[in-house]
Amino acid sequence: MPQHQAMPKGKEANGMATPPPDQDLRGHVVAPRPSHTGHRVEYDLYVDERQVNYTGKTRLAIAINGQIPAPTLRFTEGDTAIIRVHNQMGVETSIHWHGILLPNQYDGVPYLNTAPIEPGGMHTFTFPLIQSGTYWYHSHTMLQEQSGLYGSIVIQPKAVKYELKEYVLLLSDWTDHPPKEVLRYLKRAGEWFAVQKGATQSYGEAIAAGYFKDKVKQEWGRMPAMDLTDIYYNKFLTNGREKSYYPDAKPGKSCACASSTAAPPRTSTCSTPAGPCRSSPPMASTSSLSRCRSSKLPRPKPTTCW
Ligand SMILES: [Cu+2]
Repeated sequence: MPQHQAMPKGKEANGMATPPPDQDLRGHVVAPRPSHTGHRVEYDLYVDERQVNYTGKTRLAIAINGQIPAPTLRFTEGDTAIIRVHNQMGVETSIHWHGILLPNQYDGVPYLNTAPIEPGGMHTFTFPLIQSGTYWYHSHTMLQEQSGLYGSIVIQPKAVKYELKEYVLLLSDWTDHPPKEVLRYLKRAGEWFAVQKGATQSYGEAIAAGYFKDKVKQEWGRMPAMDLTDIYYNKFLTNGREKSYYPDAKPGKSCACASSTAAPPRTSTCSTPAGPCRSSPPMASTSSLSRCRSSKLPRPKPTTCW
């Protein structure tokens, strides 16, 4: 009997109103094999299309178990993961377990090492967890990841027990443009996103700033003013919300923030009433662990983590 049932079809999953991410669905633990040290941790993930509204406009997105981001999957090093992915969409899908060391056939990249999950179909992934840390999982089919098909994976180390309260932060972005349209804009190398971001360049501006030579060089190399993948996003999200508050992170207490980035590299702003958010390793990687200490200050001071 699957533990996690999908929400009824047709019900709106408003991006702002999805269940709080800290109400994570804990996997169902079944009896381990006698020779095995860890547990068998099972999850049922139901992939479905949902309507979301992040900007005042209703758009179609992809959710797992009715939520964006998808549920955080929690394990302990040494466990065996048994994850059944049920595709309730009319198109094929896939799930790639990003950064997880596993047998090749469970990697989840369709047409490369795992078969795609057909519409209405189900695929069972079974793999041992031989590492610890914070990772993420996402669709590897078409542009489904941009539509919301991503979630966090947390693997607690077997030996070390964290005393700090841990928060899982999944950073992502949202555009109201259909992802296919975004790709079409990028391929055309148009300046529409640059116009939206106010990041276009002109010769006049370059000359006024003393960068005429650089501008000519850039044009000669057919290099646009922006990075090719730099898209105008309507929203930047943390755990599916524009702003996430953790009122139980009390002043004077330390906590651990395990963050994954389900988006192109960008700057994230961590505001604590606080102080510096120490990040190790830096947040440029897809996942990192930070230690944040909050203290009482007259005004909140934003801290930038890379
Ligand atoms: Cu990946």
